[in-house]
Amino acid sequence: MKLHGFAISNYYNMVKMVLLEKGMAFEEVLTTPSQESSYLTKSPMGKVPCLETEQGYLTETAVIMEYLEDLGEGPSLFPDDAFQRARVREIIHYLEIYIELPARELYGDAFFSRPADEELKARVRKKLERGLQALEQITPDSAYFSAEQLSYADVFYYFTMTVFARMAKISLNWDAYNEVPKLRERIERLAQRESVQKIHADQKAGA
Ligand SMILES: N[C@@H](CCC(=O)N[C@@H](CS)C(=O)NCC(=O)O)C(=O)O
Repeated sequence: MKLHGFAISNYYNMVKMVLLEKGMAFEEVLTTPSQESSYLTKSPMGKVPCLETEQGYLTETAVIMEYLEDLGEGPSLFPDDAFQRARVREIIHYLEIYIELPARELYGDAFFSRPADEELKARVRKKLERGLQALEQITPDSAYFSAEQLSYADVFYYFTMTVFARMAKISLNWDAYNEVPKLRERIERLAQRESVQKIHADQKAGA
């Protein structure tokens, strides 16, 4: 399998973490998002990551994760219980729709010297506060979220929340690690995993 994308992409790193955690063989192909027709044949929205398999290309991180799970190699990152599995999927949806996507509206301001106005910043902060509140409501009863056994929710959480927190500090002067409940402890715990350390080492090596 070939994973297309680049080392600072949060979504790319989610899939990479799953492949590493499962001990699956894969090759990385350095690819940046593109609207070129040649890339759109692989990734119809022009985004990364995309996974090249013998049967064709797959896109959308949550879908790729489910595909890797269905291949059955390595440890499962889903609980056995149907309700808890649904909870993991619910957490992933909340993270993407209510946190990553609003936070992304300020990535230009935070990371790419494209200043945003105060009105946009206020709107994004409000959406994020709402998303974080909702996320917290669905997380405590999930045994498969930042608990002893790693789940897809943890993978999605780590790479959504670390980038969100960096953006929040720079663009919103918001110290998320000290203000968002449980954020620091969850991130510190996940950061100890070998897979995460390899991903950060690869980021540094490529920088
Ligand atoms: N929903 C997509 C989001 C992927 C995504 O937004 N990737 C970013 C890089 S981190 C990208 O390709 N951005 C370029 C674009 O949106 O055109 C997924 O789950 O994979």
